[in-house]
Amino acid sequence: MPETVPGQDAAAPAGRELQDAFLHADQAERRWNLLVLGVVGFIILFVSATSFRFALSPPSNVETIVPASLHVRGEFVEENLGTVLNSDGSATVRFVAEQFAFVPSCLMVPAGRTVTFRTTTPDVIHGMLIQGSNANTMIVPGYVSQIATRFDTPGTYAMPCHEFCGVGHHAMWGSVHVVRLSDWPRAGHAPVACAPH
Ligand SMILES: [Cu+2]
Repeated sequence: MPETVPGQDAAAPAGRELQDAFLHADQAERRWNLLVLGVVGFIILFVSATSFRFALSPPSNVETIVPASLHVRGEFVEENLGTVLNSDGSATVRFVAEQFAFVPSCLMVPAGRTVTFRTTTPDVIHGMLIQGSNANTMIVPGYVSQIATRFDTPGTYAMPCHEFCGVGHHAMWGSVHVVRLSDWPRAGHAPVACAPH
């Protein structure tokens, strides 16, 4: 028996027409549902795949610090600034962002190791990113920003401040000098930094 198309079969009772209309609306709705689910699924897959590929990790380190006494006591006093090699083979870099420089301005890190950057600021909001890596964070007064990354290729990478921080913002550039572990300076346990390039 041929399928009844709503509106064409004048003899069909009104209830049947209504039922067909609902049936067809359902099908259209189902198609839209599938389309929307497909689009949402594609977006989730795309974001997950690119996040995994580029190891994107939103900075989520919520650690407070008193900006007024930064230079006087605690982790970010001058003699602690620079890079230390940890016993597990990783490296920790401590530096301060201030108007209008990073201190130290040239950071030395080992190639092929996990490098954790810890930074804060005594004045206004700054930002940092390291060219060719996934390191990118804001530096907010009162908080310690922490990000971990890894550099496999030795070389010098630019590290600009990317948050407008005042009239000297354009001059606020640091650099990251990646060296092989065999070229690492013998400095005992003292943090190391390089001369600005
Ligand atoms: Cu800045």
